Amino acid sequence: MKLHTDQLREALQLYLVMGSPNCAGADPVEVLKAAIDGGITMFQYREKGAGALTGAASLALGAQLRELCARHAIPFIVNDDVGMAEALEADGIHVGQEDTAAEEVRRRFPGKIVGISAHNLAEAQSALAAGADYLGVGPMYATRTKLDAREVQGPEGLVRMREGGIRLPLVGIGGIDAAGAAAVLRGGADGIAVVSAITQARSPREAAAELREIVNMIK
Ligand code: 3NM
Repeated sequence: MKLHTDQLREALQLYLVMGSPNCAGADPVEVLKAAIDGGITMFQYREKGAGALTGAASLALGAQLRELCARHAIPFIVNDDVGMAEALEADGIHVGQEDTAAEEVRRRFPGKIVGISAHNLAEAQSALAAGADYLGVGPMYATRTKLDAREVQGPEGLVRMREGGIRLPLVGIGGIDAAGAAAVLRGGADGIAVVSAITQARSPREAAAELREIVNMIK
């Protein structure tokens, strides 16, 4: 499923990013089910960090999550792993500045959604030139999920990109919870991407529903 820009802006509204290390022992399939019930609009399988599954086990979990997303018409994106995106027939792939060269990913997946992480206007411009469909901009706030995250730039980072002429769909990421979500959306993001605000919540369903309500209020 390759979305038009407006559809992509809508899909980015509440973007859950997750792998098994983010679920504190809970079953990622159950966490994703709850998050879908709560109203997430897009999902990224990011199997990274301490204790991450590899090889066949990672692929098997990805297949389950992919299937769940397909059943609920939630776009399914794979983080970084081009082979996995192909194997799972993902709707898209998200790459960082250090991951597989964006141009190569774009060439390889003409029909898929390509997301690229961008931390400043210069990176946003080069991601745009590489053919990104959307940009992930972060970290908005301090995060404990990504140990090698860059310096916190706050929602002002989004404002600078918009003022710099970036019209592409943008999603803010990094430390976003119910308290910080509105500022990110008002800063110019089409949506919020979260890991722990949903996966570490007592009720991932309620956490997703609360975030969705904030998005709906502003969008
Ligand atoms: N990328 P949480 S921050 C995956 O700044 C990721 O590019 C970031 O996790 C970036 O919502 C981040 O738990 C982690 O803070 C986001």
